[in-house]
Amino acid sequence: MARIFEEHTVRRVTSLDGAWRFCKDPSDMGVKDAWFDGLQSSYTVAVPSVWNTERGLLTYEGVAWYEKIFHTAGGCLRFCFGAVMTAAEVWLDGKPLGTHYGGFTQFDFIVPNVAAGEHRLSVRVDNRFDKDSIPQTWVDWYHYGGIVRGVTVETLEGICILSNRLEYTLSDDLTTATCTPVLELYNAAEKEESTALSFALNGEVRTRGDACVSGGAYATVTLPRFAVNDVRLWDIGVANLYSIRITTDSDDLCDRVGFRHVEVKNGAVLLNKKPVEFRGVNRHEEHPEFGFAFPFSLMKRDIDLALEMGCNAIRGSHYPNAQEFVDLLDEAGLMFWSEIPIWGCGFSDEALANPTVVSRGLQMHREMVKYYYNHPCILLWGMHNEIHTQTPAAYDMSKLYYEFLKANGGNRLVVYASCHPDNDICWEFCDLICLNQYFGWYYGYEDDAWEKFLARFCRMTEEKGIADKPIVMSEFGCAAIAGCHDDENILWCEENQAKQISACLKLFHAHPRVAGSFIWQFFDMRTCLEAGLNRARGFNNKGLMNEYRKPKLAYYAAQKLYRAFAEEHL
Ligand code: ADA
Repeated sequence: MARIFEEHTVRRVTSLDGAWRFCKDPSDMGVKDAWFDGLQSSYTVAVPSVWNTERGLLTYEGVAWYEKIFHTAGGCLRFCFGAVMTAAEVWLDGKPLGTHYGGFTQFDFIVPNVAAGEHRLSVRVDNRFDKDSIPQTWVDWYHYGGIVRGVTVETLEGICILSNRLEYTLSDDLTTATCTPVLELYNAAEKEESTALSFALNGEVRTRGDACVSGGAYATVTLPRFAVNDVRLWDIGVANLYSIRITTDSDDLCDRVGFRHVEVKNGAVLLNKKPVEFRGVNRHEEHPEFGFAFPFSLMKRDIDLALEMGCNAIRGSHYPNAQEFVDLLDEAGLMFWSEIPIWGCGFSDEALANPTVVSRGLQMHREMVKYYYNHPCILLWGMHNEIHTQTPAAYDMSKLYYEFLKANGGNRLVVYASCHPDNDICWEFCDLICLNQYFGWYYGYEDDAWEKFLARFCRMTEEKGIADKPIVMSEFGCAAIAGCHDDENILWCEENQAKQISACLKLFHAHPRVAGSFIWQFFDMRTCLEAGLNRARGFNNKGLMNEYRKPKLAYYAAQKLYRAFAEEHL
């Protein structure tokens, strides 16, 4: 399942989810021994899933092969993968289709002239990290591997629509949207073809065009501009969405969009010209029973839990989340921060300057923007998290990504999360200053540590001339083991966590420069084996709830405050 609505009513789409054959390849001999010609010894696993939930594979990091036998009526087929963790190489009937790098975005391969009958799709999956990988070896989440989101095969006929983005600007009074659809087309026929194109919003055709594309070629087409009057804006808790249907002579693509405007003005974040305060949480799309192959039913529950808590925003820490989750956010009217997995202290200075890493990161941004562009809930693009932003290599990387996202990312704010408040040199490449700080946990206990820190930091922003950028507390928190109760200040107990989160939320809410907070974190989650002693149970335990979504005291403490802030805002 990729979207929560039907994407095609004309194009034939068949799910390949379900039972696949699987074989691990610890010596990485599969390519040499031509495993793409058929797996000799294998057993059945579910797709999507992570292999770590298989008996005996919890800690397996390496290469594994997947194979699916399927039937088709033949023609030009497009194989679409929701996400493969982390590098994928794909063959059809033993012939290579291509590769993809990066575990959290979709990709596809088009194969013309596939004969009717039975075929074999083989996928080599590699979840190892190395000096060229994103993330790098040390990361504060679990190294899951596998085909973690759904797989489909589509039958393409004539000129087809592969993707679309609806670029728009809103009039100053926000009542009129001037819209320009941009379509990526592919001609599945052997010879050049022409087609009429139409673009409908809420069932009404708003613009038309035509295209002529050579056989087997791709084309990008921009349709004539049109205006939507009396726009019903998407807003927090107001899920005004417009359905999109694009047609060619032989194909269609359905999508959704919402119109809203976000900007920074006079030190505040304005959504639809009204100030917003982020009442957010950081959420890993992870569950110990499913890893990153996160079930739809639980996505729905996570959103309900966020709404019940009084949240208006979620940060998808630290990678693009599943499309269906982002669809649900659109429908819930929750703001979303979407980022790529360039994560933190695992990123050495060498990695930041490594051209392979830098270009892989740019490609991840490209894919995130391409596949998530139309979601109104995404107000923030996140470039990276806690890298060494005091270094020239991080400066160059930030400049590259910031310029790309500003030029191509639509009406959104571009941010990164910094843990180097005193000597960060990249502030010019963000629209909001996002700070990850852990007073009360890593940095020890001092009653007024947060107050002092904010006062010092705000002074520094004035000296540097960046005081017009709102500050967002993008991470703060402390760990508690669910069920561990004791006096207030005892480490790992629920009372301590609740007390500290409450104090932070009150302080940030009252602070004139702080535009909101994202608590670290919504749920406990399994973390990598190297994390060691600071990660009791092998989990990052800073969740407001445990990994099974059972609230700790801090959930109720945050709920009380977030709900009160929401009331105040009204
Ligand atoms: C960092 C990081 C998070 C998590 C957190 C923690 O801020 O961005 O992913 O590791 O620290 O719990 O220490």
